[in-house]
Amino acid sequence: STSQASQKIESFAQHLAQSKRVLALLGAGLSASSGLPTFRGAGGLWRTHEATQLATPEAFEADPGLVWQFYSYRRHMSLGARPNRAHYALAEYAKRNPEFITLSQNVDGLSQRAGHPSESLHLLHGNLFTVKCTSFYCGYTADDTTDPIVPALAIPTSGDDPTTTSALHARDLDIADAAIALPEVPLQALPHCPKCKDGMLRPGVVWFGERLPEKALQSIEQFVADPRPIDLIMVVGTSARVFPAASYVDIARTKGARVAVFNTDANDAPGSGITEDDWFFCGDAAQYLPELLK
Ligand code: BJW
Repeated sequence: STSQASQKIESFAQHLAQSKRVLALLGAGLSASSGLPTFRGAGGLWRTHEATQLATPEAFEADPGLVWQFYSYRRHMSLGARPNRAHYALAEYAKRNPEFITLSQNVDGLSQRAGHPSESLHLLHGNLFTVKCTSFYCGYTADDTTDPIVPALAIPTSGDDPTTTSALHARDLDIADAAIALPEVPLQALPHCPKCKDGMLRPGVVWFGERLPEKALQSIEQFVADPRPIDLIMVVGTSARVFPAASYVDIARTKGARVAVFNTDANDAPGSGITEDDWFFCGDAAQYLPELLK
């Protein structure tokens, strides 16, 4: 009922007002209302491929042209998208509370573009807009927001490019349409390392089986190791199925944190499930967060 809903909002607001040490775990659902597809569920298919099947070192090894086209499309979509009200609400809250840290699984750059302070934003799965040399001995890494990153990875469009019109529908792009053949991209036309002039570049994201960035892991460890309790963890738009990211919910719990989940799917409760003391705000994070973080 309406009064139950407002009671829930009220009890969360009260707890937030008393909270000092706060965590947020962010996932692809945060950017869903900016028009970016998620990984699992309806949005998780790119052409005939599961997004999670392409996000592996094995897929890149087997077909770097296919995987680069997937990431070129994701870079193009992300650059064309705008941060939504939830990105801004979290960024503003981060500026107000210096004891708030954000663990983002997102690689789309929207939190940064909403002005989220970089010192409290930890990118667990890297960033679409960094590149790394695949040559073991080279170590080259750089920021790169050019679109396309190389001419051969330009995003072909026949009709309206949704990123340049008001309606943003990822699957309207030809490159996302399995009925339209992907152009063959010769290996030598893929991005190569300007430093060693030998290795191929790869997106600076974390694929399955790869370690998360050491700096992010250390910051979280430090936050958790602090003897003071954690007051709250907000779990926003994530299916919480990917580790170690998902494990931070139960880690925060053991340090006393209450859990607030923001998800459109009532079944996507993180970790050990939802308790009486938790809040589950079932709906669009871009609707709820601006209201609750006011
Ligand atoms: C809305 C909404 C709206 C929609 N409002 N909500 C322990 C147990 C078992 C396995 C492992 C384990 N530890 C490690 C593993 C292996 C593996 C793993 O977790 N596998 C699981 C699948 C079981 N983990 C790893 O390999 C990690 N590395 C690692 O652990 O290294 C150490 C190690 C190495 C070797 C051996 C052992 C240990 C690395 C994980 C890297 C994940 N990478 C990806 C791709 C990044 C690059 C890219 O973007 O392409 O990260 S996979 C993909 O999933 C991406 C995401 O960040 C991540 C999480 O997805 P997310 O964000 O939750 O999205 P969805 O789509 O799943 O959910 C969206 C949610 O939003 C849904 O709930 C919707 O309902 C909701 N929603 N609209 C609010 N408007």
